[in-house]
Amino acid sequence: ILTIRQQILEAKSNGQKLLAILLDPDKIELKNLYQLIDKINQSPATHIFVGGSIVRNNILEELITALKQKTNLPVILFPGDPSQISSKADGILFLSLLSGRNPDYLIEYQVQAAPILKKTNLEVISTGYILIESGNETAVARVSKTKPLSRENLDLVLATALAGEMLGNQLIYLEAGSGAKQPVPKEMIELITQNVRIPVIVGGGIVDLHGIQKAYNAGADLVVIGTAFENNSHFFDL
Ligand code: 1GP
Repeated sequence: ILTIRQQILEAKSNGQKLLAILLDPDKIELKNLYQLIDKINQSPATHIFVGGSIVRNNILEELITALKQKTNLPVILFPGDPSQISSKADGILFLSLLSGRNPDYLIEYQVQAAPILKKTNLEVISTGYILIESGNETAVARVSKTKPLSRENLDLVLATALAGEMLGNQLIYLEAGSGAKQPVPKEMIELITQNVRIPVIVGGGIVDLHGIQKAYNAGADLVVIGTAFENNSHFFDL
């Protein structure tokens, strides 16, 4: 049986593109949960990410339990901070916000999370998280108090991604931020995916199927859809 990471690597080497639906526990109503899960099961999603910049809502455990019961998709935590850990998920993106210079998001939260994770069976997937300017202030930028990297400075984004790979990151996540006005530019996805060997996740501000395809064509291995599916559970209907 393959780990989540091995599955992603295998998909990459077979040229199979992956799709994650991001569920923010703060924005989910439990009474609509089963309908939502039906929609996920009918969608082309290959992964479910769970998390948000700040989660006030205390439904994380309940949400993950329901997802594990009603879907076969891997459920992966995408946490904004160490309070968003649940041993009921399958894995966790162990993020370091490489684009920022706030030590809390570079290493402090990871130090806090590590002993908690050590007591779980979660698959820990080391992920270099790179926030890109999106034309608006996104929750990630606000909450992490970091400045996104310029859309124009391709060299800096590449250097950041390479540093992540050299530090041992197993994935790179190019993030425009949830609800981004502009998604990560195509040229940036091309440059990064051509120069790192590890799989590249792209998300933030992708609002239609064309946007998903565009990211895939540029080389993205996995695309994340949050807001668009949140606003319209028929998003993937043909
Ligand atoms: C956010 O990349 C994800 O972390 C998804 O963003 O909500 O804009 O789809 P959206």
